[in-house]
Amino acid sequence: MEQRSTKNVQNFNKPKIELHLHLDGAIKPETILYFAKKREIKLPADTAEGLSNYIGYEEPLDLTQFLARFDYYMPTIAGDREAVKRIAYELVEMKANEGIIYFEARYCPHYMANCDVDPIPWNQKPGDLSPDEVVHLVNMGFKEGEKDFKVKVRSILCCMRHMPEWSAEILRLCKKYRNEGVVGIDLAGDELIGADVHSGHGEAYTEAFNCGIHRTVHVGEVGPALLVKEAVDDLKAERIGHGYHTIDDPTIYNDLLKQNIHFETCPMSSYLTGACDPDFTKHPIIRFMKDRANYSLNTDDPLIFKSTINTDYAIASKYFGFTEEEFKRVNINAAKSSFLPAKEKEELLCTLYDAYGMVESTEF
Ligand code: PRH
Ligand code: ZN
Repeated sequence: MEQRSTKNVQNFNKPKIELHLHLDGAIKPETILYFAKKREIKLPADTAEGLSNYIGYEEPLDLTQFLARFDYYMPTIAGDREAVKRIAYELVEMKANEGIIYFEARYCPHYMANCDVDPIPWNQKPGDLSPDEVVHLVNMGFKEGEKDFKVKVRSILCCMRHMPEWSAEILRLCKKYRNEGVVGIDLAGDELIGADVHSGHGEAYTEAFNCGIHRTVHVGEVGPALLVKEAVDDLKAERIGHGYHTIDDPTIYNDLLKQNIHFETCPMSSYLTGACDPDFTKHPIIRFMKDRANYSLNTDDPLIFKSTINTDYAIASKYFGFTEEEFKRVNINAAKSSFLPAKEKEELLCTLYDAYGMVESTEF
């Protein structure tokens, strides 16, 4: 596949921001091997490279097949306190090495727990790690990582589309830990599961809106524009995870452009989940760029896509015709659309303006 040859191209060696990144999709293969050994879980590979090639892939699957990849390795992490904290800590190190200065990482606490969760995920035996403690452990890992690697980190808790029963608890955890790094709520998972993909999550989102918890929704990734409109109108989403299919409906698209809704785009992810035409020269991001839409570039699940942020930047450079100015603009938009409080957002923007040699905050 020709696209892979762009993997190591360096395009934009300046501070970057990432808003759409799954903690459980961004684990080091070495760490999975370590915990598999510790917990006596058999994996089909015993080297980091072998495991990376087992979990990751290079030709498009569909969203459902992609999501099944988490089954390959999550049993090694879920239910283990040391593992949960360590993957958070190591993600900060990984992102520091990619030149990311601020990121928001998301995950579903229930997927890493083995008690107070029904059903217990990944066929684990019942244990004593609850979703509540998972959030505490992740917060600790991020906090230590922030200190050691000088990266600012916040987290977003994911409701899962097929598990509306979990959403009230996820909202409760967003509120409980809002002063310890949790800044928003998300809805992730398989958009293809049914016609009414938002059902059962509305209450949690309404409550999030009412108490000032920020909101993003994975939608329009493979599903139609109408669902994106519903996420904004009904769930009060401020940001959209992916949202590529919004452009299929010009009325909805123009309306969202006017509302300055932020699209968290993920180029390599969109190729490998079959979300978009595999021909990158026809990618919706090109339209976003031409329309000067509010969007960012993100990795989504770098473990499974065998990628780094540079992979996505290289695609943008090679196939979307990104200029240095557009790379700066998407990062500034990411900072502006981050879920940080106003003062911290201002500080982050100042850091970017400084690093980009810009004096005027109104330059874009
Ligand atoms: N689209 C939808 N769901 C996704 C994506 C993709 O962007 N990447 C990860 N996920 C889901 C996985 O089931 C993961 O376990 C969960 O989000 C929480 O991180
Ligand atoms: Zn995602």
